[in-house]
Order: sequence, then C-alpha cells, then structure tokens
Amino acid sequence: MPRITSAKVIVTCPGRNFVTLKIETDDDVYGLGDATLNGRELSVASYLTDHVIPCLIGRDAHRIEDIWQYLYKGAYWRRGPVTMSAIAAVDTALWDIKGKIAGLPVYQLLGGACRDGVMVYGHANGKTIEETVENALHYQQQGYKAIRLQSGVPGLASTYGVSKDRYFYEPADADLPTENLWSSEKYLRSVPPLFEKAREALGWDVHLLHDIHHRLTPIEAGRLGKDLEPYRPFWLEDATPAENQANFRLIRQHTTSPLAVGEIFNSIWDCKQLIEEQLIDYIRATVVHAGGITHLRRIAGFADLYNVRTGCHGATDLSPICMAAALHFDLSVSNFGVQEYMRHTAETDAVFPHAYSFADGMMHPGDAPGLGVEIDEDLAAKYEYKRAYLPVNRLEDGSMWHW
Ligand code: EZ4
Ligand code: CO
Repeated sequence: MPRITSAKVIVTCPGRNFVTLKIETDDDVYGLGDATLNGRELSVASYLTDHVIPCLIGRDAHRIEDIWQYLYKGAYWRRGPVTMSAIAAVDTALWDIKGKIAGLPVYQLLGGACRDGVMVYGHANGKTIEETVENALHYQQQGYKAIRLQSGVPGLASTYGVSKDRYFYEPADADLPTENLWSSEKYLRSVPPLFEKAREALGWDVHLLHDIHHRLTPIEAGRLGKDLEPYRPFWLEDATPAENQANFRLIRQHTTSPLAVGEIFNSIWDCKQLIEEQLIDYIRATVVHAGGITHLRRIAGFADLYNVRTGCHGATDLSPICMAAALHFDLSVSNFGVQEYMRHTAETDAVFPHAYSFADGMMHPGDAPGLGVEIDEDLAAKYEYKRAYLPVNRLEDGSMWHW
C-alpha cells in the first residue's frame, strides 16, 4: 500500500494567488490538490498545515473514501468553505496518486469517458453591448459552442464580469476590497438588449449564458428570466443568493429560462432542496470548493435523479489542478452539462504545466496518468503571496449589497 510520508502546502502568486497541497507517499508517487479560496487563501493553507496534514501521515493513500469521511466527520465542525476546500485538496491529491499508481488518467478510474470531449463556455465581455458582441464573435470564431455575455451597465462605473483586459478577468484586484456601486434597476434594463444584439450577430447555433452574480431579488430574477426567454439563454447563473433555497421557487414560477447556481456551495446540503424540488437546471459546485472529486460525484449522482445537469465553476481563481480535476469529472459523469473555462495567464500555466487541451470549443483532460498536472516548485517559489480581496457592492444610497 502507498503510505503517506509527508505533505506540504505551496502558496504562490503567478499573477494571482494559488494554494496547492502536495502529498507524498513511500511509493515515490505524489499527488496534487488545489486548495485556493479566493480572497481567503491563507485560512485554507493554515487549516491544512496546522490541522489536516498531521492526521494524514502514515495513512494508506488508496483509502480515498475513508480519508474523506475521516476528515469530514472527524472535524466535528462540518461543512463551510474553508473545511471543504481543505478536504477537497486532500481528496484531489489522493485521486492523482491513485491514477499515477494505476498508470491511468483519473477519468478512467471514475468509470471512463461518457463523451469524447467536454463542452466549455468562454467569457465575452465589454464596456458596451457593441464591445461585448464583438468579443463574443471572436469566441465564436475560435470555435466556442457556448459563450457567456457580460456587459457594462449604462450609468454604473463598473460591474461584475467586465474586465480591464478582456481575456484575463480577475475580480480580486486590490489589497483592500474595492467598493463598487450597484443599481438593479439600471442593470435590469441593460440585459435584454444585450441578448437581442448578440442573437442578431451570433445566430442561434451557439449557447448564450449570463451570470447575475447573486444581485437580484427572486421576483426581479423572474422578470429578467421572462424578458430573456425570446433569446433562449442556455442559463441564468446565480440569479439571487441561495442560502434560502426556497427563494428559487419564486423565480421558477415566473420563467422557463434555465437556472444555474452553486459556485459558492461547498456541500450537497447546500443544494438538496434546489435539486429535489427541481428548482434549478444546472448545479455549479466545483471540485475545490465542494469537497473534491469524491463529494462532487455524490452531488452529480443525486442531481441526475432530478434532471439537473452539472456546470462546474471554472474561473481563473480555480488553479489548473482544479481545472484538470473538473475535466476528468466532466468527461466521466453521465449528467454533465457544460464546463466554465477561463484561460489562465501564461505565468500561471508555466507554474502548473498540464496535459489538458482545448480544440473547437471542447476540452479534454489528456491521458497522462493521474490528473496530468505538475507544479514547478522553483518557479512557484519566485512568486510571493500577495493579499488580494474580491470587491464589495453598495447601492446608490450607500447600503451594502451582494457582490
Ligand atoms: O466571481 O470566481 O462564474 N464565475 C464567477 C467568478 C467568481 C470568482 C470569485 O472568486 O462568478 O468570476
Ligand atoms: Co459565477
């Protein structure tokens, strides 16, 4: 049996912060897991170093489910993004180890490929509708079959999803939180014309997505969903905050626009009611924030019973290790829907050389044993951690709002 001999946390900042867990075994095989929690990175690093790693030494690395249960039940304090990201990192690294020992890519251990490739969506954005549509055309020319549209809102200086450098969007942009101004009224007026212009320019053979980023009330989201129905959106994401899962009933009563939610979920319990009552169409929980491949498979299996498909979060704060793990998962899960894909910068890719690839709007994890991702530790060491926060939102009267 491959016994865990050591483990360490690597924090690096090749343009943005990443936290990586490396687990080593006496078989000379090691595994990597992503543990990045944007804006709260060091809390997961400490959770792993101070509390998890001492419990791992000497364990059989093959016992993935048992170690998952040990860390989940054994913590006593269940769930939460910090705990579940730490468990995810261990779980991901153990799947990497198992694959390397078996000489198989992880998706083969998960039951093998259910499809030839993984449909991904790219992010088109711009300050104006015209700029966004022009950017979306660029994605369509690159072969993307699904494109997310985010545009600046007239009357608001900035908004979620519109980057300074169109291709490499990073919201965690300052060493103290940036304050943004938000108006749901202005925003609600701006989205239908964006979709109208996008359909005119891009046609109907491409999936169009949109991220509301938790900013509407359920009834406002219902109205936007109804307004967008003529343009057949693939999904509306994070329409309203989802701590109260019953909120989605109200949205569902008013629109047939498909709904996606869950990039900030960390457990199957966060989506139980949403799935059971068929209040959503896509579940966005992802490997690093929702307990690893092991827990995400449980969520997907449950979702499959209720016609809910997967749509894993894949922004650039999820490291290439998480991206690879997501692609192995996506390839193997029967009720896969779509995978978000935001390209990492060249600096990040150099720290994390990887086997996954993109062609014609589809991705594949590659056939290297394990996850197929490495970390260049010497290069990683050159990029020191840099504190960075996600922004906050205030309404025009100064009160705090959801970001
Ligand atoms: O704001 O990952 O769909 N993608 C998103 C992301 C999130 C960031 C937060 O860290 O909503 O851009
Ligand atoms: Co989102």
